[in-house]
Amino acid sequence: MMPRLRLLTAGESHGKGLMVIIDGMPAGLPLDEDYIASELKRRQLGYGRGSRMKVEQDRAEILSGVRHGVTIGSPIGLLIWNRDWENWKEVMDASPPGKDVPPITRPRPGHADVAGATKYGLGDIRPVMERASARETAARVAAGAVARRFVTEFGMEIRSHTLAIGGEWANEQTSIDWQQVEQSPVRCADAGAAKAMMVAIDRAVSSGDTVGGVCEIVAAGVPVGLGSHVHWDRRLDGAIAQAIMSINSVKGVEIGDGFKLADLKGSQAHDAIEVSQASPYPWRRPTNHAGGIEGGISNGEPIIVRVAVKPVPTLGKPLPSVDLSTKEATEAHYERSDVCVVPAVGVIAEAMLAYVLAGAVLEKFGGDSLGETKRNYDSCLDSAQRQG
Ligand code: EPS
Repeated sequence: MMPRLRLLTAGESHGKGLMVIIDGMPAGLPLDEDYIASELKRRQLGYGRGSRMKVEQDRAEILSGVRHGVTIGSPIGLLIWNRDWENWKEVMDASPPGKDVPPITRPRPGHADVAGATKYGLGDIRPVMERASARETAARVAAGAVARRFVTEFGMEIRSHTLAIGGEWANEQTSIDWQQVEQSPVRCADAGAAKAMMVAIDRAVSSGDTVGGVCEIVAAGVPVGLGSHVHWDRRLDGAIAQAIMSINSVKGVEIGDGFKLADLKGSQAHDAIEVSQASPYPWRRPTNHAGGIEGGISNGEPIIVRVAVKPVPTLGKPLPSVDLSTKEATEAHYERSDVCVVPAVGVIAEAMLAYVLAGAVLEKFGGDSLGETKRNYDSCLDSAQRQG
């Protein structure tokens, strides 16, 4: 059997546009282009983005799967046009070009360039650069908006904030002001640290360098029981790690206290189970070191994912490379790029988490219409809360 929810994206960074197909969404989910556009806009913001973000004003057209403002159960097709295509027609034309387009032959360390060109037997790195580009994440955020719209129906809220950029860390917050995060140019809840992060980005700009960082994604309102301990590819933490690790520039994913747990004793690392009359279940968890997942199953606590983002590999002052045509030492290719993408990665990781959670909801509760999924959800939760 196919997984219940499927996602395909297509499109090159400077091609005509990006396409998205989402298959498996139930009928009856309210969905409109303005909602998807508001998520796409969040991805485009962020201090440290390059001038491309001034060219694009991402908006997804709904081509299929939605009628009169609600999903109809058929595959949802979305299309985001690339405004920049106008400036790249000859370089990216699907037909043979009328004139010579010089190949790119100087791979950028850290990008997919050298491995991709070698793997696909290409003498020109351009096709690799185009598809490996983080432009593709606009398609994921559009798909994630659909998934978010769905999980919102079940009371889930997915948010992200920046913990560090260029070695500048936010102080731990007792509670996060999410509105402030949305207004922060670096999506950071600590205003003082945000300033230091922006200075780090400015410094990178002036030295022809780039910076990475860490962001945290939090999903609240996740019911107990998504994912399963019974098989490796049904574990929710595994699915989340895969989806988020697949985002361009991500080099690390941890759930809950993650790597920190390795240094602790078992008595310090785990979350006690206490009797409770106040919560929907007969128990409560006073702490959440596990980040909302135990044994590959959501345990009802917020899911917390931290993501390490490497510095963007396209450098104003390029690193040493080898020219693939002359086989001689050279400098890596430079092309307009971003200097920091950490705030955008937070938004993209929200989208990927929403997609995984939507799939997990459909695996557990099923349903071909939103009403059917909700009925199944209510009855499952009801019996789980009675522990029956
Ligand atoms: C990217 C390089 C830049 C980024 C791009 C990712 O694009 P360009 O080469 O057109 O300046 O802006 O990201 C996006 C276009 C986007 O929408 O996020 C790269 O090389 O990965």
